[in-house]
Amino acid sequence: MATAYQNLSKYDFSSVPDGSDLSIGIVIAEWNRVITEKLLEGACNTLEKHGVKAENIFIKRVPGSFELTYGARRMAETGEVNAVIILGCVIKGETPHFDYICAGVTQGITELNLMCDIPFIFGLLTTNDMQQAEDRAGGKYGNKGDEAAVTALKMAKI
Ligand code: DLZ
Repeated sequence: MATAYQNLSKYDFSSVPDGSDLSIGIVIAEWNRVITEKLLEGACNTLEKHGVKAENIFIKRVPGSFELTYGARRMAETGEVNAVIILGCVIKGETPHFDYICAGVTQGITELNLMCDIPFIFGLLTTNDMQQAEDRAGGKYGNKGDEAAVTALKMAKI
């Protein structure tokens, strides 16, 4: 998670591999859409900045973060992508749903990474409130979507 010392959009451009030969899948949750669409924008911009062609970015929307791992698995099964970026935003509420959803998605992404031959990238914001999410979706701590895109490019070329 970003802090005052770590901006999600700041990185060494030269350390990121060229993506012109890559296809990248992005699975995005519709829940907290005002945030997740900003993550998507950041991820797409960063991928294209590093050479990924717009026609080689495949986007799939799912209702909420809990559905992200299923969407990511289906995306991987197409065999058309070299990495899958998973974007969502879970905001703490009055009930323990936050803990269950975060645990489910985190475990699911870990299992996908162990089971499949391509990398799945954790682009999930897990915040206490909407302000913390805004700060990390193009706000004062940068954009988690940028960070996820950089990670996808690095992992796809490992
Ligand atoms: C139900 C729910 C709640 C309360 N909060 C969030 C959230 O903050 N972020 C998110 O992405 N999804 C949330 N959801 C929806 C669940 O992820 C899931 O879509 C539903 O429980 C249906 O399975």
